[in-house]
Amino acid sequence: MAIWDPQHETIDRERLGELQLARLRETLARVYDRVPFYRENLAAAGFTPGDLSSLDDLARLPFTEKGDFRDHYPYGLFAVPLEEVVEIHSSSGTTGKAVVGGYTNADLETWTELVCRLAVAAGAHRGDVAQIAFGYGMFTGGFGLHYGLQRAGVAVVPISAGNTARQIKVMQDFGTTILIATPSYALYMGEVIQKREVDLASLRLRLGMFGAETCTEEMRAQVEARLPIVATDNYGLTELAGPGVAGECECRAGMHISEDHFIAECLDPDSGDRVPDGEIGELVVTALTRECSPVLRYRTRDLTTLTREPCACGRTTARMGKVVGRTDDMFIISGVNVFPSHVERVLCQIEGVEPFYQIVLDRAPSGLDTFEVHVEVTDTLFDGWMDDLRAFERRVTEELRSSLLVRPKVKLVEPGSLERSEGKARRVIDHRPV
Ligand code: DLL
Repeated sequence: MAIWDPQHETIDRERLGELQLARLRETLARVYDRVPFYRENLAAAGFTPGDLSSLDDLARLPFTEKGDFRDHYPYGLFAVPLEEVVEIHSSSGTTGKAVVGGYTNADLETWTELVCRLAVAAGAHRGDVAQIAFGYGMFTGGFGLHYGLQRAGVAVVPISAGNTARQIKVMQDFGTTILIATPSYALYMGEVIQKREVDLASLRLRLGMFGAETCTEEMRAQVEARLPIVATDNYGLTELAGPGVAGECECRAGMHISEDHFIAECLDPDSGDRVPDGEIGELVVTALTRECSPVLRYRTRDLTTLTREPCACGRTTARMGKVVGRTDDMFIISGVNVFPSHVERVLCQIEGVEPFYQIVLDRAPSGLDTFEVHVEVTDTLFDGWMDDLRAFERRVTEELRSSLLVRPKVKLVEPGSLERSEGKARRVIDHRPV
């Protein structure tokens, strides 16, 4: 198993701590001098850069939240003048102002290296042809993977997202070996490939580098059942440069965090206390090497676990588990907390259910919230007897109820009728008044 940067990816953990501390010191001085928002926040927390004596002091630093990016839209958190900025990305978000991140030349170099590490860790190498079906544009996925894969010596096909028929033709004609997409788009491509009866032997695909949205192990199995690939997961966010924060190696036992560039903490989202390794908490990340958009203790809202156990691949970096949900995508029905990923896990295990679903939330006139799950079923089931469908609906309801501990209203829908995703899937439609 190849390692792109053994010096940093297999670093001794004590030495890593020293490196992180030195870089944190530089970052603190930098944001204190250059970004009024951080200076004021640090002052309010009674902390000056000189107070940092060990990594334990991190817990004394103030958090940064998504709202802070929005409040300082577009350039208010930049730590360099625009003259030094060479690229700008943003994530649209569904509400409010976009989150904006800038890159200096040095930031682009770092980003390229970090994504390259993940590409090599996933098994990419010279001779591969990578079809990048992430959107190019303001979204960080397209360009981030583009730079990193090129650095790894891979031939990049910058097809961008959408036009699925063309994606498949290019896959065949160009001999694509690596597919880069959101898992939900990869699933859709797999569905189209099956429907069109594309001969899998005409494809050279072997690896999927996915990411940008939650994908349960059960959904990964569904994608792998439709495409001749091994699928790996990659994590990142615009606030921290985009992809390149963490990704799976060939062992697929958690996503390696590039800890020489990011300090990851896993905290109880309510108390802010650190949770022990292996327990679910909110991922909070400090970026240590970003020139333009440094960020202190960013509350990602992503819920996951951390482990610092060594990995069989030889890397010594901490790994994060699959993101089980976001603190803001959990909903509460009859007092029970529900994550969309939990619904997905249950549905993907029921034979007869297609891996396409949507959760619809609404409020009844009585004031109670309603919870519907729309689920596609296989053609054969849908074309069968009404009585069979009703019985199946009851079964799906019961499986969900017994696992979620709350009863949804399940609506079986025709195969192919739910919206397909070419980017991040919209799993929850929330009609509840705010
Ligand atoms: O999604 C960056 C990215 C691009 C990562 C390509 C990986 C591959 P944003 O659009 O800012 O950036 O969205 C960030 O997406 O806070 C998570 O909630 C979610 N997310 C990203 N990667 C994963 C993943 C990019 N592997 C937000 N699993 C994050 C689960 C993910 N959720």
